[in-house]
Amino acid sequence: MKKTRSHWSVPTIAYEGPGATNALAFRHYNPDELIDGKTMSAHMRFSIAYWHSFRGTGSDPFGPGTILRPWEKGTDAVSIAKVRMDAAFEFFQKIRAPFWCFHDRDIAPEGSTLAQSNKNLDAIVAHAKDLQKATGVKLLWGTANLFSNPRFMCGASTNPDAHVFAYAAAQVKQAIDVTKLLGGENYVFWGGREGYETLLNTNLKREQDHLAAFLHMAVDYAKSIGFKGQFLIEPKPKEPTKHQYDFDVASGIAFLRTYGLESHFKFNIETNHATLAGHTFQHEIEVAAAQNMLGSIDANAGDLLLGWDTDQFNTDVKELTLAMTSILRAGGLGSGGFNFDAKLRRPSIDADDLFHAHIGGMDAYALAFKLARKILADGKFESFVADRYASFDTGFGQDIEQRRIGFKELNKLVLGKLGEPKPKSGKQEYLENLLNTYLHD
Ligand code: XLS
Ligand code: NI
Ligand code: NI
Repeated sequence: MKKTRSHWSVPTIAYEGPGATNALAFRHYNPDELIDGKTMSAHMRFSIAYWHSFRGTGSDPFGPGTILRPWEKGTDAVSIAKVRMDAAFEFFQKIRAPFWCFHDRDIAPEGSTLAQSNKNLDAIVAHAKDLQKATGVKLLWGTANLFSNPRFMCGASTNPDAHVFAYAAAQVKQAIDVTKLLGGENYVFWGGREGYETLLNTNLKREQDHLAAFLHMAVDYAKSIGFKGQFLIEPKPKEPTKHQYDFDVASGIAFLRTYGLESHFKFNIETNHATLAGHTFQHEIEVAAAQNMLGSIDANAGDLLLGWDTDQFNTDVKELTLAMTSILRAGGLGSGGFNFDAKLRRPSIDADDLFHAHIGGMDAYALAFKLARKILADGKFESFVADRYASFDTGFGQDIEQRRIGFKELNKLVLGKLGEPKPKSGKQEYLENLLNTYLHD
């Protein structure tokens, strides 16, 4: 492969430690540092989201793009897509991210027919394969964009028109094919328009049945071609639709179990989607982990004063430390990773803003990872919680957990020797202060 010219004047980001004064350096993310025999790069599995970082222009419903990249010029869309991808892989390397993620339509232009779109995608995927080989950057997950094109305005697999369902199936078939070709470790389903605007025109039961049929077809197809990547559902309650069927992790679990899909899917949890659903990020992680269905993370943050998916870079060390504690306690993300599904603010138009954004996100996650490891190693919260439930470890408590006892026996116990339970403090303020000793001392 010929050496392409550099697209970024910013050099490769180095780790300079917590005392660094250089703003374009890592303070906490040291990709080569060995922790428990594994590099931090391998622990964190950071990934760059192609759609935001290389297709996002800063446009919003009130105005056009503000972020102009020098490679976005020319007339041939496929040639531009190749140069853009060169710039992207150079960025992945400079920011020290071992993974990337994409939607089919992010990387290659859509043609006037599906055959033309497939052809464009194949051409760009061949280029991506070369770049992956040359740089060592790997694919965390692939996905299909089933929400931008007007044909999907009433949904993809939940569209009332079977023709649109068929089109979406054909598109996902190709997206799984190319994800496999690029060695993708996961494949994501985010049902952006799999929901409704009004129940006046919607048969909710049929739409849910169709979504399940679609996912079963995807499972069957992946098996038929030997794609071994993990399938992930990415819940989101709303936006762009008023109501999305995979509202949150809990409703996603219920959906998967209802339709016999639970053994084939895990969850890709996005911070801002959790808060839109009225949950904390940590809550969604805990609900997935409780069912052994924690798959991957879309790392971003919302704005608590705004009710939409603002996709900001997350620098909230407290929120991330809580999340990391739950993730590590659950045994980590397996084939998943932390994908920066986050975008620059509209006025952040300089090239180095993309570096500052990712440095901030990576450093906050890396610091949270280190703090969470310390919290778990000290075990103070763990032993507090274990003590809190200790009455279920022996005697009638254990009989309850093991379902060896019923209402009659418990009634007899309470009327007899047990009597009135003694109140015990939940000690929330003590625990909040304890958490702060890790964050600030
Ligand atoms: C949108 C979603 C989307 C998915 C991939 O809110 O986060 O970007 O991650 O389709
Ligand atoms: Ni996402
Ligand atoms: Ni999102």
